[in-house]
Amino acid sequence: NISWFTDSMREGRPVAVETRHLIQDTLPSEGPTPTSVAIVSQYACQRRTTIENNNSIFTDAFEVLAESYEFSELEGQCLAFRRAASVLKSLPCEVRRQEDIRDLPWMGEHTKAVMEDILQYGHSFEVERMLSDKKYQTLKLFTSVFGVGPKTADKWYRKGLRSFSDVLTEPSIHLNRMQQMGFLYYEDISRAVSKAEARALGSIIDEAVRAITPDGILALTGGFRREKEFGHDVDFIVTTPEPGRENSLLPDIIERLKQEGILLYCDYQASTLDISKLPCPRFEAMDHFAKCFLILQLEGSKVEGGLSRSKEGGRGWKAVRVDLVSPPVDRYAFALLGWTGSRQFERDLRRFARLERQMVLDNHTLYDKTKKEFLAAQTEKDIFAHLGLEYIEPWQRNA
Ligand code: DCT
Ligand code: MG
Repeated sequence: NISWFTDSMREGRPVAVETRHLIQDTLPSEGPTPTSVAIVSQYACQRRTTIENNNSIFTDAFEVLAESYEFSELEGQCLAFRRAASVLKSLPCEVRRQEDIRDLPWMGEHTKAVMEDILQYGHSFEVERMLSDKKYQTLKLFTSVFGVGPKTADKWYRKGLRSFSDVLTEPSIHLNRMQQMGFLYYEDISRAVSKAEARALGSIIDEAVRAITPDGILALTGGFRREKEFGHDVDFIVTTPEPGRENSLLPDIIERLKQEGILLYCDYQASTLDISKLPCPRFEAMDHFAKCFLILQLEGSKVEGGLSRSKEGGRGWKAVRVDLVSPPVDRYAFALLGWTGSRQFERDLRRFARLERQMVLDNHTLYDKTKKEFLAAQTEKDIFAHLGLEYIEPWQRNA
């Protein structure tokens, strides 16, 4: 879904870069325990967030409300819940009392009220109401289709459509090819991709790259690079040390996948990168690198332990979403950092760069506005160093 990249941030002014937070053990039976003092930054890029989430009871609830605000295009409220969720995900233990969050950043009144309900009753009434709201349910269903973003989903809802069969039988609706594929492979694509499936796809892409150019560079990125167990797609960066050669790389890979008979869908977008126009004055919807959004046919026999899908319908393969991005090699580190995510981590890296360092960071470059110069980087570590940030490993970026 291309709208993943829509990043419309409404930003508050920075409070202090760091906020003191006291995490106390609340179990009375354990007697006096040492009080650990942790410092929780308002920036996700100054927090280490693994996939282990001790506060999913709160963050799942926040995500429902964030999503509903996203559907209503209330960006400020949406971001408020996403920020609060991101802070709670980084905590080393479960929040058990309202006092535990007292000194945390981004805990607004609404957020606190939702948490209060959960602490007191085990669930939030507002979230329950939202989950049973017909409009929310319908928009959630429609946006689960590849190629359908919140705008299209809302348009369909306003036409009175409530189900897939309503959409598919409505004569005034013309699905684009992406949406047609989204419906055709819905069963497969809406089911999460496993790590084993991602690994199998990595081998397939790697083989294609090797056959095209022996010095090709392939890197897993996105959620699987952050060591997530499941994802909605598999993201890769592919490039070559030979400048300019990256432009024909994706078309060559696509051709090979087609010849192998495993290319079910391909939306290829050539590079629109113009170095002289960087840095982009504001963060744009999507970066300018060549990229393709694919659906590949993954054979169960190629996956260690088989496909994650329970019923295969007897066909022995699964349709899987794969994204390939192809930056020039001198942009590799920026592209890798930008595509590794998480979304919240990326947002805060850019916000930190701008507000704390007077720099502009995007998927192509890092620009120092004070020195009026671009800062080159070979690796992600170089970029963190330019920003004066401690290095955060990919598996600690699940903000
Ligand atoms: N990205 C970003 N800003 C966005 C959307 C995406 O910076 N608004 C980056 C971060 C993740 C990366 O692009 C790949 O996007 P997705 O595949 O949507 O995210 P993911 O973290 O890989 O999640 P999933 O496991 O669901 O694929
Ligand atoms: Mg992904």
